[in-house]
This record gives sequence, C-alpha cells and structure tokens, in this order.
Amino acid sequence: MARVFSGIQPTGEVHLGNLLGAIRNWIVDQHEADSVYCVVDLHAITQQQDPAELRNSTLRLTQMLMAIGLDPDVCTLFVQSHVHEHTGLSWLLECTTSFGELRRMTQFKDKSDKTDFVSAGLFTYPSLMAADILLYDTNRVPVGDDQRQHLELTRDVAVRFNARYGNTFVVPEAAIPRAGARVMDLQTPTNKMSKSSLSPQGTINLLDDLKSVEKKIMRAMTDTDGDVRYDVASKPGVSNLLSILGACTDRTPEDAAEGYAQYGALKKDTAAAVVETLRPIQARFAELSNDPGETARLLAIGATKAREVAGPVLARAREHMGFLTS
Ligand code: ATP
Ligand code: LTN
Repeated sequence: MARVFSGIQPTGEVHLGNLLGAIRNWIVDQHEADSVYCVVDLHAITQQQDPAELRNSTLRLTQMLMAIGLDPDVCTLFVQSHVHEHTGLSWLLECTTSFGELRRMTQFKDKSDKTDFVSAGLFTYPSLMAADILLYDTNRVPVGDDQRQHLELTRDVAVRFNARYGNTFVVPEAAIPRAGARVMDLQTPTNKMSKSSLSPQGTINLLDDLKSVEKKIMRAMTDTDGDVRYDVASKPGVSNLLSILGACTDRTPEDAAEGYAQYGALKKDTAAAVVETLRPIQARFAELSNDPGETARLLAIGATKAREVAGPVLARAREHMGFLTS
C-alpha cells in the first residue's frame, strides 16, 4: 500500500487555502493509502512563537484537522516534536543539503524579507521538512503548489543520500491538486492566501463567522472587463473565484466557469459553496474543542504509531552513514 505523508504548521488560523490546497485531499487519501499527517510544531518555531500560543495552536490545529475529517483510527495523526527521530534525521540531511540549494528556496526569501530576526532554523527549514517525509518511506506528499520547490529539494537530497551511502530512502512524489492548489488573497489576488497575510478581508479562516465569509467573497477584487473565464495571468481575481468554486464543487476551474455571464452570480454561488463547505466543519470543531484531554490522548497514540515507522528508518540512515551503533 502506498504511503502518504504531509504536514501543517500550528501558526495562525487554518484558512481556505490550507483546506482546498492540502487538507481536503488528506481526508480522501486516508482511506486509500497508509497515511501519516503531522502537526509540524518544530517548523513553527523557525519564526518566533509565544509559548502559550504555540501550545494552544498545536491543540486547536489537531482538533481542526479532525473536524475537517481526519480520523485518528484510520490515519496516523501526531505532533512532530513528540517523535525525536525528526530532529535526529534532520541533522544528517542538513549535512547532505548544500548552502546553495537552501539559498535558492523562495519561501526562505519571502519569509526572511518580512522579519528582522532571521533564524538559522528558517534557513535549514527544508532539511527538517525532508526528514519529515523521508522518515516514513513516503511515496506521495499532498501539498499546495507553494511547496513544490521544497518537494523537489527533498527528492534531490534523497537521491544524493542514496548515491553516497547506498539505497536508504524512498524518493517521494509531490501530489498537487488541479483546483485549489493555489488559493489567492481575495483582495490582492496576485498573492497567495496566507496565515501571515496583512489583510483580514483577503483571507477566509475556517472559523470565520459565515456571514462575514459571504461578505468577503461578495467584495472580492475582480476586474472591469466583465467576462467570466479562467485566465490566471490576465484575470487573477475571477480565476481565483473559479478555482475556489471548482474545488468546493469537485470541478475544474474551467468547468466551473460554464454558464456565468456576470461576476455577481459567480460570487453568489462561490460564497454559497464555501459556506456549505465550512458549516459542518465549524459544528464538529465546536464539539471537539470541548475535550482537550481526548485530543491529547489521541496524539499520544499517533506518536507511538509514527515512531514504529520512523525509528527503523532513522537507524537505517545512521548505519549507512557510518555511525557506530550504541
Ligand atoms: P504561512 O502563511 O505561514 O506560510 P501557510 O498558510 O502557507 O502558512 P502551512 O502550514 O505552511 O500554511 O501549509 C499547510 C498546507 O497548506 C501546505 O500543503 C500548503 O501548500 C497549503 N497551502 C498554504 N497556503 C495555500 C494557498 N493559499 N493555496 C493552496 N494551498 C495552500
Ligand atoms: N513546509 C510545509 C509544512 C511541512 C510539510 C512537511 C508539508 C513541514 N513538513 C512535510 C509536507 C510534508 C509548509 O510550509 N506548508
């Protein structure tokens, strides 16, 4: 059975881009593959975090993933820092990744431009991400389009390690959806919708009040030519709405454009589709967030399951690299 692995950072609120670009596909994959999903708290500290907030976000994000539909009885759901093999392998991979490769990462350039204190961890972030993936003999990694470059680097590092030290890692493939792979900010549709966006009007968080979700979509930036068609380069706002509508109704953005003669109707239908997607998630989240003890119990089981796979893979990598067994 194929192994699927993916991760999400416990920073800020989960937004529509995270849902349509990544998490939605995790829900499907858990029934079709041996799926492992990780709340990557070690990645979250590459930028300064408040300790109480990190604790709270880690718990809330886990509850949100379960509210969306991840079932800890079906998949493996755990917190990265609970499984020490991640930091153990990360160092071996930092020493198999070149400075030049890390310097070319566009996420590093974007994030380091926006902060005064650029940690060494922000720079080596992709090596930790490669460790996350390679520790589970992963075949497929479902992520949004923004992670494509990190996935390419992971593949290069796996191939290099295998060539230097003998066959050790499975070389993974990225799985990026057709619709929803890059959900853009509703007000600045040339930027991706992001947890760190400065415009609350441009971002739809999954726990936003449903009335305000509708308003944000009705006020989304479009253009003046009035034609409803999917054309990302010249019509970024309209294309973003089509991509969202398509993802919420299981169609391609091109198919979602059929039959619309004006923006008002498109916005109305997109708003309705998003509201109907969010309503059940919000209801389940309200139930799950009442029982943090149960969430912690499920995470402990998830960490034990994850270690059973990660432990032998790290031991294999250490042995191939020439470390004495202890
Ligand atoms: P930040 O804004 O802090 O970079 P983020 O919103 O990108 O965070 P992550 O935890 O880094 O969130 O990403 C979780 C998953 O969501 C990843 O697979 C990522 O590719 C996907 N994702 C994030 N933003 C979008 C987006 N706007 N459209 C589609 N997928 C997205
Ligand atoms: N870098 C990713 C989060 C992430 C991840 C992973 C995704 C960390 N480790 C492993 C897939 C597989 C991000 O910023 N979205």
